[in-house]
Amino acid sequence: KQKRNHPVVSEQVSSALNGYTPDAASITSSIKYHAEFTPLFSPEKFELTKAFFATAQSVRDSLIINWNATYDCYEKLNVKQAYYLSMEFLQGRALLNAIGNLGLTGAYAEALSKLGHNLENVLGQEPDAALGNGGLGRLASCFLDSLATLNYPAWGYGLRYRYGLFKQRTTKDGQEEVAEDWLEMGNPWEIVRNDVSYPIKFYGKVVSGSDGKSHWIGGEDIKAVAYDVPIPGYKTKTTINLRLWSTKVPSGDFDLYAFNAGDHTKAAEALSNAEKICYILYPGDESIEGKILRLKQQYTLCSASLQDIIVRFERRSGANVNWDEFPEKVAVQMNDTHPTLCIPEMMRILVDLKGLSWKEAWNITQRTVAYTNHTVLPEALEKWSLELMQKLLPRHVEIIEMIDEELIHTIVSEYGTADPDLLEKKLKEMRILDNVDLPATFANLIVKPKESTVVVPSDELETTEEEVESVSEEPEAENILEEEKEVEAVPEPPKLVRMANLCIVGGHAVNGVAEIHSEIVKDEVFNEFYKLWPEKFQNKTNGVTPRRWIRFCNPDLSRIITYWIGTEDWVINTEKLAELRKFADNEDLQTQFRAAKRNNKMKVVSLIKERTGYTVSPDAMFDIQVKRIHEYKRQLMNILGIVYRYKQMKEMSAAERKAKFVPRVCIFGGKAFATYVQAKRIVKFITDVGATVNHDPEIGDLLKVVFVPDYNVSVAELLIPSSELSQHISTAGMEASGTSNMKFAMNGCILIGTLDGANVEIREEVGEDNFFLFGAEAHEIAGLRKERADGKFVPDPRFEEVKEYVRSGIFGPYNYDELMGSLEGNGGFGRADYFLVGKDFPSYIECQEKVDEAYRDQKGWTRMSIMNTAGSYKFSSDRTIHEYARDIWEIEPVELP
Ligand code: NBG
Repeated sequence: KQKRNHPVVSEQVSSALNGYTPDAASITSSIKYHAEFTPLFSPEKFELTKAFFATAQSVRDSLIINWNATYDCYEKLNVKQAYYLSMEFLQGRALLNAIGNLGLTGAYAEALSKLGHNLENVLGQEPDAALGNGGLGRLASCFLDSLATLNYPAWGYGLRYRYGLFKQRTTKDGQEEVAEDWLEMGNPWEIVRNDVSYPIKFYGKVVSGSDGKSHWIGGEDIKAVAYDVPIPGYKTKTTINLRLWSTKVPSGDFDLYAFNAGDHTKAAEALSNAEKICYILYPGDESIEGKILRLKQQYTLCSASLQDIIVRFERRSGANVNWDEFPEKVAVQMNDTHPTLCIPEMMRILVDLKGLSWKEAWNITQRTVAYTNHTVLPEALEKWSLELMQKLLPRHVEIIEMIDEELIHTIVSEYGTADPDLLEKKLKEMRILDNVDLPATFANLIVKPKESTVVVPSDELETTEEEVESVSEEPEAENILEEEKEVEAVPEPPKLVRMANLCIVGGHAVNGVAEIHSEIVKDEVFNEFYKLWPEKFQNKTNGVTPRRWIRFCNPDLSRIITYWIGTEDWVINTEKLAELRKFADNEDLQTQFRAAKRNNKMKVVSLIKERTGYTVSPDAMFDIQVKRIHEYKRQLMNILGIVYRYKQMKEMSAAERKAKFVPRVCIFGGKAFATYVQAKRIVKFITDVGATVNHDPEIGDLLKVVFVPDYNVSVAELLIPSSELSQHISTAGMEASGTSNMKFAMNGCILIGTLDGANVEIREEVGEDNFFLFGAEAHEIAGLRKERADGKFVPDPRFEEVKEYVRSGIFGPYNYDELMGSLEGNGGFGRADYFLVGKDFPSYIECQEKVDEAYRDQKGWTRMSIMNTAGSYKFSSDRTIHEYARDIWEIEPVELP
């Protein structure tokens, strides 16, 4: 038998503790140690999966050392910390990022090769941490990276979903969803903190005690247990924490009697009730049960995180807790409205449990919390049924009613009672409770006959319920309004809690995520609030981390940048990227840029082959649109443009085709929310077009259409560096920011897009000549929709022609009437082309012709490409985080000793 050597793990750990960087030898011994003692796999073989887990464990050792040092430092200095609360963190893989940040990539590669493995293969073993859905979740993860890198004292709080959103497969019927079992093999990065758990309550009732206070009693109890994930900064010791809550049944709640009596199901009921809260992200909410589950998730996140924050504040305060200092130690950022319950929860804890007066507690709460808005789609702004909330969170509803009443006071004293119409309008727009009578004290203020209620506030919002269902930005948006549909007779409008209104009232800052979006927030969506409290409103243009999105995902480009700039500093000081501008025409740089691109394209050629079976040519232009599938993002316009191109090709001779068109591989990726029927039709359509075009021998490499299934962070890390053209073509005014646009630009990809979200600022930075612009502008949209509604819009013949072609059955037997009909005014399915695909189609395809022309001139194209990388520096999340830190959180960086 072979004798096993037991390596000493502490070699790596002790050198790290002593401030030395571990070398390949100590890393090798650490990996061997973990391979031996981490009880995951058979000790006999050191196969790839095991290599990944052992490597991750060894990296984790280094992270934990830094993480403890970071925590100790904040504890001792008692510095102000920011807490980022988010339902989503789209972390992706962690290994490459961690060793890259620690500066140990080379050492790990060497260590693994000594052990008979290749780093790249080991990296490929890691499943993506699937705790998000789209841009909102990925933004949260980029923010954590920047916070750690810039040494800001901050933490993330989220939920630890057992399964993420879902895994997407594409079949001949389109998208299929299966549970995403990302934790199947365990998660080497998390540290379960059985010592950190908090009780969470649902249901029950509120009673007033003899002490004059409100007591929330009875109901259902669960506990939230912390799972900590260390987040390392780049080239710094600072390692912050992402604390994810998992829900469990409180100890002692297992029904032993029932179990022994043979009723195993009953005995396990409490267990399953608790655990199901963290099964998946955005559980379907068409049923009442689904709505309850989502609200339970939101409350769990808020309650557990706040209890944790408050415990920390009290501990750090020592013997004399001064609550007034709380906002000087704590900043809470609510990522969209999902964590809104922070506001009433904080009030509950401070008033009911800590004995503060309402006034004191309100002042503290307002100074502590702030809200980021991520969408202007009215139907995506969360509104919860008051009745449901009352059942689940009775004390919180009392608190919300109090806040609503105070708001009414403020509105009445601001606008007076002289003009009842004005007052009514203000109240209708601003109150937190919608369709709820005024409290008794105000009942006689507006003496007017009661009119039937308008549920949706401004002109853009004039959507029918059907539209509300399918245009929702967020899965949960479909929720409460559904209820109205079921009732036949003229229904009482449902009483609702408007979460965004509560956020604006309860927080000290409200921000949008790109300049144009923040203007729309002020001028349209929350205009009444803006008029009342202009000082609360801000813009914080999104950003993405240049570590993951250039340095690690595109090593070839990174080397080139470092060479030409002369330093690797740009990874932190992204403004240095601008220096590339002066070399934009340099032939050597151009050659290197193209070579790097080609290398990245080769990787995608393999990915496409592996995932779809299609063979694509690396010599064709890679044209990519990857994002959640949504009508407002207009993947439909892209694919119709492709169909138009295909149709033209088919009508030409081979020679004409070649002369007119540049060969393209058109790549799509993204998930459609499981109940969003129209989005799923779009997926089906894209795959059908691919199946026809890709097998057409006449067309060959001139056009390929590929839908890459299960788009996620890791796929993005391959696709984005390979991309030459990328599409950001939303209906103007509807995309809050977009963040993949920033990643594409950083990687030297040229954008085709509308003046929407961050596109506007990207175009400003990279230069008009280096951006393909088309389409109607945000301020024209309302007018254009009206024109359509009035039947005055005359569609372009090319648009009519392309729809006709689709309907002719060329892409198979599927009935496309509903999809095409949605682009028409009165097809029975018609929503009168709410997203204005027909309006923008002509300018879109004409712009695409310009793209072909530009691509033929490879020098010119490469110049544009360099100008995009050079001009993208503003879009580093480091810049965004500095702005949040300065303007909203008021936190300072802390260098660890
Ligand atoms: C999304 C927007 C994007 C934006 C991200 C991050 C939601 C609710 N909103 O445009 O659609 O880039 O948020 O801010 O997911």
